[in-house]
Amino acid sequence: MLKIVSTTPYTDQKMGTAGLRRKSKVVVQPNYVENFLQSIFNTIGNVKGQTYIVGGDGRFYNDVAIQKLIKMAAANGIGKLIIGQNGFLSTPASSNLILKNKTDGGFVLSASHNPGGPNGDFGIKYATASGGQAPSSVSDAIYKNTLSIKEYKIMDVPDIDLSKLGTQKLGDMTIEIIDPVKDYVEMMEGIFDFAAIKKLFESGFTMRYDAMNAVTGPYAIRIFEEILGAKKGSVVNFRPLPDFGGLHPDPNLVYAKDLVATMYADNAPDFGAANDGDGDRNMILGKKFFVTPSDSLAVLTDNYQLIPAYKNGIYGVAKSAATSTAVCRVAEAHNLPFYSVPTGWKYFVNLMDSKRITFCGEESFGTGSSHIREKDGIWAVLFWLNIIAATGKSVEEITMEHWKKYGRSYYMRFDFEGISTEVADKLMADLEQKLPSLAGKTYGAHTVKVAAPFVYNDPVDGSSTKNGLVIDFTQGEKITFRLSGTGSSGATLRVYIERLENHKFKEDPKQMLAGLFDAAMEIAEIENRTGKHQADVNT
Ligand code: VG1
Ligand code: CO
Repeated sequence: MLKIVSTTPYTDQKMGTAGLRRKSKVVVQPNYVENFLQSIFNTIGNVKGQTYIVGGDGRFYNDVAIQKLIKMAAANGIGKLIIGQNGFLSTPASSNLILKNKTDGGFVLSASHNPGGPNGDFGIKYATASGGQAPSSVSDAIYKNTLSIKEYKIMDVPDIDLSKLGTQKLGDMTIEIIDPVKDYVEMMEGIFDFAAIKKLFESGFTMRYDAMNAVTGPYAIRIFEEILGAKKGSVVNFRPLPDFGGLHPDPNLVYAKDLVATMYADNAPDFGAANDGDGDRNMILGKKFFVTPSDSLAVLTDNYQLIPAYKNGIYGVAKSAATSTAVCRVAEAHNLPFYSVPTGWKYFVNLMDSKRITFCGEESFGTGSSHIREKDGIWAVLFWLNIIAATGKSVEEITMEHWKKYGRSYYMRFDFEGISTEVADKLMADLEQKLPSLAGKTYGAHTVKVAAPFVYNDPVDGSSTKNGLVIDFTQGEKITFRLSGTGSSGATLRVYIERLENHKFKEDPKQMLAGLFDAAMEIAEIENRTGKHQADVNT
């Protein structure tokens, strides 16, 4: 039954910010998935007898890729796979299962917030025993292997039935099919005050949760409607679909537009939320009110004492460098250790493992804690519900009070998409050259204090990572430039802009940041080089 297939290397199987992500059209090529997976097994080395968690977000090609993965795992001598029923697992649920079962790692078949379908994207996230995605040292080694791989091993057997719960055998390998939701729900019940949130819904509190036709639907129905008693119909788009019903499962003001319309209508529910394709991102809305992810991290951190699992104290908090400084002021007020890391959740893992931090977040709608080693969309939603239940205040009241206490960091991210890689790389290289000369220069009302690349030295493993170029201004304003590492074609330039305001809280962010946006355009010569005079996506 064992087949050894000779194959040719692929030159494009480098993992980015979060795993491998490519156009579905590329991934469906013969041997593409096999090459990548065999390179992972080769890099791990001795996989004999090891155990892995396997699941995905249900997007196009999940069903095909998961069968390849199972047959290759068996052929490579892996001892056991624990697989979500029908191949479903959210990224946070998978991380939990890796830690809970102390497995050697796991695979989530997902391109996360990227669109799915034959014309969309497919991806593979590979996590180590830490529960978090492979660190760069590991993903670099895997990439090297993809460049020289000559053959892969696969079992020549019919497809495995993934619909039946329980245990079956494939050769010497055990396959256990589990309920993808159960363990995750138990973990959430152990963190939050479910009784208080239940009372909140009993009192008539209303919510709209948009699962974006992606993997969180079954989790959200179970938790919000069945257990916590949110009105039936509160969770919409709850059936995971291979093409996400044509939606772009990226929970932000641009792509979650139905939810935004609902939350800005006159009869809006009290609370609104959405998650992304694989369930690790979250967006939080109140009645006619949007909470930026940067503010959300700050608010959650400020309120940790309201949550049963955190009330006795948290270790510290971290953010990605591009995230606004809102949480820094909270860390200072609570005397909490604080870290700023490169973009990508894997950089938080060492800090969590070494008990330096409990909470962490990214501006890209990612928030989480050390309960797992991935960001966790439903966790963030439950955290907000728990705060609302404990304080009796609305999302807007909670956030306004927060700003009054700490000031408001007006913050936005501007994405310039579909730039050619050469143009984008040159733009960044030239900008980096020019950074030292910017100090002291004035752009409108803003004067540059210092400009430099962001460099992170990991306090645990000593590795050093350069990620993005940062311009700090004299009044605490900040512009960060970096290139996306999750795209599947061309380059995306991300420009992150923030400005602290201690008195005016109800201004339009875009207006507040207009001067800094113009400065960014001028400094990086964006229009000249890309032909774009505005960003494609503003969030
Ligand atoms: C983006 C975000 C980053 C996030 C990553 C993975 O990366 O900016 O903050 O960690 O996506 O998110 P990039 O390199 O495109 O900026 V997900 O939901 O894939 O796990
Ligand atoms: Co995601």
